[in-house]
Amino acid sequence: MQITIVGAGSIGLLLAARFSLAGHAVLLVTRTAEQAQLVNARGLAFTDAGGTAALARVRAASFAAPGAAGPSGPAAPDWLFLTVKQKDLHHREFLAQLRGFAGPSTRLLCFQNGVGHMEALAAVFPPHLLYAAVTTEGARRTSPCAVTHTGRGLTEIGRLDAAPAGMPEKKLPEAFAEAGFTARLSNEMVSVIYQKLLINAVINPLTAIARITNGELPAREASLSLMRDLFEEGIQVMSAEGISLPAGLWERILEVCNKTAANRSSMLQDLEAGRTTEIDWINGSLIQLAQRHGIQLQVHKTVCRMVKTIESQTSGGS
Ligand code: KPL
Repeated sequence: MQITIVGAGSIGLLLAARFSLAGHAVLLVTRTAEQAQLVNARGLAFTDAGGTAALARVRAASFAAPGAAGPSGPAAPDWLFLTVKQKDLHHREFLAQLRGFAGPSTRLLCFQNGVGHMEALAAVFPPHLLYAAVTTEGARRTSPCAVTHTGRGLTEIGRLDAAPAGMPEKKLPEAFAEAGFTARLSNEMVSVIYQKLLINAVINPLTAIARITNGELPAREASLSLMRDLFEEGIQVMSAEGISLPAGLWERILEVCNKTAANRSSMLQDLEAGRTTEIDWINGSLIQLAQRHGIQLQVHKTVCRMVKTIESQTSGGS
């Protein structure tokens, strides 16, 4: 398969390395020209959870120069994996540039945390080419051209309109398995997206505030009880919204912590790198939903304020 991956953070680099090592033609689209140059010159250094290292030869181009990979460049990809942050998708300029990396029948697989991204993309791409992916894989970008697979998870893939699976996406779980991931198709992506929203809203701010790994979070009594508070407030909003959630979601959150025990959540990685976090798109989205139903989310509001305070001390704003 020809795969273009737009976004070279932890998950983007992880997908680029593993799909390239599995023999797919991967183009990685980076934010900066410097990162593209590094990846082209040195390759992508990949380390799996057991510490085994491999070098993936990945072609890279910078987002700043889409003409290099756009319609006049190499053949259009079969799939475009979109791994940029949710906030990037709410800029018209970015969406217009993104079009330059897709051909008329390129399918987009969108890996964003939070909610609202699929709607933003549907304004620009035909809905039948849009797929959501929700992943609980843990990854750490250790340099602009190096990534470690820190924890195994599950990737769920599907369309939001629950249309019957077509041939292109039927082949995806197998391609993911060959690349070393566990993936499955789902026709309940709205619920899956909200489950992931809750997982991130419980794990990410607390790991970011306490600066601890996902595994340390439930191991401490005080943080475990805060996790439970965030979870219960979140469940209240989702049931007011009429989102159907499976039984055992609390246990699933504990399982994600366990399976990605060595991982530093994406929010903690953002804070440590001085980047703006996704708190507004994660806990902030829940707070907005709650307002529609007159529900107060005191614990979510408190963690938002705390993360934003830390962010204002460390962020360079990117
Ligand atoms: O999605 C994640 C994140 O860090 O954003 C989890 C699943 C919590 C893994 O760290």
